[in-house]
Amino acid sequence: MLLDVLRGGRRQPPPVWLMRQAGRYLPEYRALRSKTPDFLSFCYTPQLAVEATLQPVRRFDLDAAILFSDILVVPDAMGQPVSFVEGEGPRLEALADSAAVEALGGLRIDGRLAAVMETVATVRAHLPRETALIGFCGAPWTLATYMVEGGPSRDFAAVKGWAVRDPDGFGVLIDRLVTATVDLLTAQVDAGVDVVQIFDTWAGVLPASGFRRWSIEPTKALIARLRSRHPDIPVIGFPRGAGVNLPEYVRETGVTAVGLDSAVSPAWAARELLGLCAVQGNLDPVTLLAGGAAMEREVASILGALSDGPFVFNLGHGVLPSTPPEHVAALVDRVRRQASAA
Ligand code: 1CP
Repeated sequence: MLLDVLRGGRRQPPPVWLMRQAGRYLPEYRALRSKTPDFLSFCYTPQLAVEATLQPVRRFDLDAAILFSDILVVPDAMGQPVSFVEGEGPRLEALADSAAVEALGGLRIDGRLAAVMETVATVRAHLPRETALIGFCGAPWTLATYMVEGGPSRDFAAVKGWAVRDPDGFGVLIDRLVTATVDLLTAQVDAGVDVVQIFDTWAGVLPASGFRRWSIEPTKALIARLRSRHPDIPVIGFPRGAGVNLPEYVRETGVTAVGLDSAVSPAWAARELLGLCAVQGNLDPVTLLAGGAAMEREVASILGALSDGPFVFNLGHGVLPSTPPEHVAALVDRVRRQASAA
């Protein structure tokens, strides 16, 4: 059903899945994860990653599964090792200059990434045909933020500073990341994913000119090169924080669908975007955390504005770890009741 909507179909109720639908808010995930302290080792173990992928689909009967992996497997595979520090997030040795970029390798689908592709194939074999399997990557810009900052950042001064001072040198890193993400997504499609999502989580920290150069252009190149190998693969773009630049992002990149963060007005998106592509979003994850009548009202308002579609229900960003799983069940139930309401 997700695929029908991405092809331009309209469905009431709309298909529903949630960014970060697997993970710490689920007790069955915490139990599985507690056996493997190292997060990337968990991602690189097919038996564990398959189970983590399937857990939320089983519990909530969602319309799609998203591969359990992380955007940071890309730098890890290019020779910039990534570790996860409990409670602090990812850590990398920051790329300091063009010499460090030159030292990076390309992405080879062997070893640990071969394990990720085994996860894809196994999950696909376990899912009912009507449940879509979503592959993903981080957009080149978002990957570059982690690689240049060395982890999460408050002001993105190092990566934005490099892009402004030395756009040609920084562009070499972005070009390498376009190639690496094309190779990763191509391998995921070869292994069995039905659709891919490009997470540009930090697109919104760029000034308008930088957004065009470092978010739109690399994403456009990535999609064109992926489609030269897989012409029909649906692509969901998620340029978080893009705001008024969303129509330009959609027109230029050629995405099949665009994911909205929670700051985007659903009525504005219906006017400005539904004529261009399918739209996905955008309940605030904190509203899901709160649950109850406030959540019901917000869901009704999003469905009221967008459910004529093509529309996919989702959050505006990932499920927060403290979210009660019952709230997710109530959310899916409310979205599914849209059929009778319509
Ligand atoms: O210990 C744990 O369990 C680690 C928590 C965790 C999980 C569950 C991390 C660390 N990554 C993931 C899985 C993950 N990451 C998935 C698959 C699961 C699913 O969606 O159901 C996906 C799609 C991602 C994508 C991802 N990783 C993004 C883009 C989406 C987003 O949230 O904006 C980003 C920015 C990351 C980096 C990352 N990985 C993990 C953390 C805590 C972070 C964020 C670091 C930061 O604060 O900047």
